[in-house]
Amino acid sequence: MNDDALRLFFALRCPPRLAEAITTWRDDLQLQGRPVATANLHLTLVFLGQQPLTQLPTLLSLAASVQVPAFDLHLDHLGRFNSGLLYLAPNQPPEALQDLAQGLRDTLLDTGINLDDRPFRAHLSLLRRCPRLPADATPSFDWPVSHFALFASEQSAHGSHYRQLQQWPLRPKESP
Ligand code: 2AM
Repeated sequence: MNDDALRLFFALRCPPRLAEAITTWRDDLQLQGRPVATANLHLTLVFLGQQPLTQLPTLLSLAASVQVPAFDLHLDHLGRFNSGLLYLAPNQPPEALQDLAQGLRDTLLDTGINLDDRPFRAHLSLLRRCPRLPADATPSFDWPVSHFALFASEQSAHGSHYRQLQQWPLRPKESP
């Protein structure tokens, strides 16, 4: 472990009551795999990987400059990546979600921070090493998104823990 660096990512933290509802629904599906802890449910916006601690003040001030309105996420798609990761996603991602992820990414790249070039794919991880996608699951969860945050991914004897370092409010929602 490197004491001078943190494994960082920007994400939306799933509100606790919604996270409980989602993991209860997931557990009722009785699938094989390694469940993501309720407290760890989140939707990653940009993954930064290992970053030196000295980079933190820059990251905090860059994030504060991102201006995107609050939005509602409707999680109504259950999918499974080839890696065996079972996830929830919106069938129709709102434009503001894309703007937020892209805005952060562009700002970080402009500052010279290296990012992987995987395209943004909005998903909330539920279960790792899941052997199959259930045929008859029809999720429907509503998530009013009002903040985004910077997290450090940390390992302990109990697995991964995502520590929130700072959060920022989105702009008040735009009227339709
Ligand atoms: P995942 O849930 O699909 O694995 C912390 O690891 C978060 O960053 C997770 O949401 C993880 O997505 C995401 N992430 C994105 N790119 C990653 C990468 N290259 N390595 C590890 N995690 C990554």
